[in-house]
Amino acid sequence: MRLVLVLGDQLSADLSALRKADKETDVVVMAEVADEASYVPHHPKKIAFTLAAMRKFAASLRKDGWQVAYTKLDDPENCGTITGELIRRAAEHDAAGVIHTEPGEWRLITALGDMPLKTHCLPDDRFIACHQEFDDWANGRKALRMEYFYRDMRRKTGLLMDGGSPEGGKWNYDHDNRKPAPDDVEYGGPMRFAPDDTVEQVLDLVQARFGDNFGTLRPFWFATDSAQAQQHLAHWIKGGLPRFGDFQDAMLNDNRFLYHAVVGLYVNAGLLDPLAVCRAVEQAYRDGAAPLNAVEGFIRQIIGWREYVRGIYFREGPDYVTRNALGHSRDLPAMFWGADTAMNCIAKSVAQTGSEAYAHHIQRLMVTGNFALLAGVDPAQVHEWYLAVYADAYEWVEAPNVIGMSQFADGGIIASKPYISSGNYIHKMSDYCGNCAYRVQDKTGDKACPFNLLYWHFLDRHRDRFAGNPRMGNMYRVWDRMDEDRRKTIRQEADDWLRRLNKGEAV
Ligand code: FAD
Ligand code: DLZ
Ligand code: SF4
Repeated sequence: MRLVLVLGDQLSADLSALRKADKETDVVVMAEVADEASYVPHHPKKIAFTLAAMRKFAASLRKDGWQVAYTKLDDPENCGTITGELIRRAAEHDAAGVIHTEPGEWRLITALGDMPLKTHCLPDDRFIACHQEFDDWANGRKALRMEYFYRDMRRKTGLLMDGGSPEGGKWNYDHDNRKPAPDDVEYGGPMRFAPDDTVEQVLDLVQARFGDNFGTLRPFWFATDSAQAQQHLAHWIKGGLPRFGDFQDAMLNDNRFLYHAVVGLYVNAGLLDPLAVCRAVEQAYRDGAAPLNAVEGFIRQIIGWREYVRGIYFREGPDYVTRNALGHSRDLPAMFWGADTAMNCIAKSVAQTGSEAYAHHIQRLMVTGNFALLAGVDPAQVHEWYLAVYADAYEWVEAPNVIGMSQFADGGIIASKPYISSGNYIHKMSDYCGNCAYRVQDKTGDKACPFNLLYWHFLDRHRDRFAGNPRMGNMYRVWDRMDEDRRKTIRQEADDWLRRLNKGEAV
């Protein structure tokens, strides 16, 4: 007999390791372990989601006839690591080896490879492109732009294709998806599930063990099995999808989800299949229930961005998370962990991250990510923060988004220019600035929005690297046209502000 490892983000009935195994003779191993629960200080909601979903998935496997050796976090014999648990179970069952699906993190891939047990690693074919396919696409290209990879994925899956051409005549409708924040949001947000007995037990355990981590555990409302996740998906397709495209980039003080799908955590954990989600969304378009800009925009995120960042993570190798092309070294400010700040956009994005283990893409990219980049925060610390605080965060997807897209720490593999903006962009796309102690219109002075100061500070200090970038020439021309006194004031005020930040003042 063999052991079949199922990790906390592999909760899919058709996982390659389960397909390969023999229900009659093999034993599934699932383990709640201290190592996985603490490699970063995960948000308590993320830990609770993972453990509750693992327990329910184990129950569904048993019901389906599998023998499951399940270790709970507080079992006295728990070794604390995935490999320790496998070794213990192998001795217990006299197993000949371990079958597993490739983990989504180099750390675990290495640990499993180094184990004194025979292992058989299978590809994770819940993804549309395998490693070889991504490499074949990437090899020999000067720039790895997502858009071209995405078109290949459209052709491969047939999603939104009209014969050999893209539906509606265009591949990408992003242009229609940049409307500023609406006054009213008609969709009430994700479906909320009352905790059942299994979830309640997990919540008590997590409160006792991880209650001091950043983030609030209750109220806990996530779906924790695939049936619930499907219910949520249907609810969003009906209520949220039709306007998802229009307001994809908008942000509001009093609405944390707008029209976003909030499916990342379910897809990444295995409760929803990414291709099936896209087919359901395409069907809504074919039925006339959602417009093309929304449907294409969503499908692009899943078969485009999601697949593309995974390709980059595995292509670039284990050292990707340590890259720091811009040499940034500032410590992550305490405001990221909820300390007071006068910056309303940061305070709101961090507060909702603490309460929901969720922020949507533009909050991650253009508020917290933009700020960390402009302020020159050490990308490794930024990476750890994002990996810890979001319920959908696993290294294969988080690291390329943070190290690459958001912090430009990979030197431009993912982004052709840094995602930076002054306060103006946040003002245009949100209602944050109206409630802020700073004034977004002020470029200098006591009340000047820090994004305005830091934007020029960033461009100025990285002039050697970026002045020659054709997409950034305009920015440097504006800077160069300012008179020298003004540039001096901006430099000085930005330096002062950063000094106060370093000292731990509530700036
Ligand atoms: P929606 O906005 O409704 O989008 C639908 C789905 O598309 C998402 O659920 C996700 O599966 C996929 N998707 C969208 N954008 C991306 C992207 N850039 N990369 C990969 N998949 C994408 N996504 C994660 O799944 N895990 C992370 O740890 C993560 N960290 C991020 C960190 C930063 C700095 C940034 C800028 C983005 C990050 N993203 C991450 C991508 C994106 O922000 C989230 O997928 C999205 O906010 C999840 O919410 P949603 O399900 O409501 O997404
Ligand atoms: C995120 C997570 C947590 C909090 N706990 C566990 C766990 O106890 N057992 C487990 O198998 N997986 C857990 N996970 C998910 C893993 O960290 C994830 O499988 C790896 O990071 C690879 O993506
Ligand atoms: Fe954020 Fe600046 Fe607007 Fe305040 S004024 S909310 S700091 S962008």
